[in-house]
Amino acid sequence: MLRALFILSLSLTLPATAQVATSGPVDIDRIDAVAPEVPFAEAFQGGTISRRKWPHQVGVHLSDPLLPAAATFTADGGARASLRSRTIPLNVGSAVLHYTLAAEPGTAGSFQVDYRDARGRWQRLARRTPQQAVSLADPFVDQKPLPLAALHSEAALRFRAVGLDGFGGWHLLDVRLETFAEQHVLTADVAGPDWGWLHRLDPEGGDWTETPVPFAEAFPFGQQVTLLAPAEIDRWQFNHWTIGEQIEAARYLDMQLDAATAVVAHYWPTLADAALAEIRVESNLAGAVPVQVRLAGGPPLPTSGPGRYALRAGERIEIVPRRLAGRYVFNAWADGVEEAARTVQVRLDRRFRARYVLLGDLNGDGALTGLDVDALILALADPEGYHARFPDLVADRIGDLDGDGLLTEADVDPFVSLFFGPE
Ligand SMILES: [Ca+2]
Ligand SMILES: [Ca+2]
Repeated sequence: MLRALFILSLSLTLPATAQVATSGPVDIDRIDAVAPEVPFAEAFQGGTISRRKWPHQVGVHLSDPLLPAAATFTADGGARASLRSRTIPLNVGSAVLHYTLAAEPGTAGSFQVDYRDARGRWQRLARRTPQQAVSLADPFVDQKPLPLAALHSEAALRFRAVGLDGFGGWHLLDVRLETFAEQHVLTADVAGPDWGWLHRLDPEGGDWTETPVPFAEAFPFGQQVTLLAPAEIDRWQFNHWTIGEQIEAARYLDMQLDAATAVVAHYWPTLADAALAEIRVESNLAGAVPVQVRLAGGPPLPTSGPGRYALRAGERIEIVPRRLAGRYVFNAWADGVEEAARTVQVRLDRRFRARYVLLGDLNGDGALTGLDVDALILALADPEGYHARFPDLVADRIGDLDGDGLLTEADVDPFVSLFFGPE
């Protein structure tokens, strides 16, 4: 997983007890920086904590050799002490602030962590009491995800001690901001051959690697991805790409991923296999075939005779029966497929036979009689019993007289009318 992780840390050796006031430069380290171009990394990179990086301070001692913390908030400046960062470009998917806090005995008031929203207003992220911050020997370690409102190009953080009364003070120890790049998933596949692969350009080394499809992978926002579809896979020839709804004819695909993306390389059979296949659709009814054939997602296909279609192998087609043909209703396909509309990929000559049944003929004997009333009662009261008795009949179609797709009690009145005529 390409999880871009940047950790900026401000660290200081913590003394064993508060009495031992050791100190030294406060190092700011960047750990595991995958992409150094992230602006936040530059904003805090290197050196000791400084007035340049934390330019706004009131009542705060930074890196004071006499104090055992990166920043100590005292009552020097009055009841409030605050420390504000410089502007941080935080154009990332998410960010988590980690900080460690301690309060000296006798500290009053509270400690607040604020972020600046995109309109420049300060918003509170966290508020801590001296009881929560415990002591320097046992400091309080907290982590807070930044809300989306905090993630913008002029982000800033502020730490504040509020309500100081001259005793005690707050110590801010470690501060680090962990950021995660936004990610998008790319899925890639081939259509035509049963299996396949794609060439991918390694953005680091500039080498091509063969990647089996289908594959799905998360990429950071803006990642450049280059794919090359092989000219041939087995006896299939490259024809075009689809990128979502778009069509691309070139075998090279160079994309900058700024959204979830699905790409498919479409292949046609090579000429030797490209002979026309004959697809025939029929029904058990005399006359015109009440079935439409069209290219998958496309227009109806021209026939080459009643119910006959000449198609290239590899083509994907949809076969859609009309629900009603005169007094007859579509029941199921003769090969046992119950779904009315079916999508198939043409490989060889094939024949599809739609079975129609007289509307209301729930026992399937070809006539409307009193036996159909018994079958109707069975179908309504015990659908599983009906299915066991008439496994080839779909009651929800044959008995669906109001056309809502289901056999329900609402179909009983129209059923009665079918037998005896409207009242
Ligand atoms: Ca019947
Ligand atoms: Ca119905």
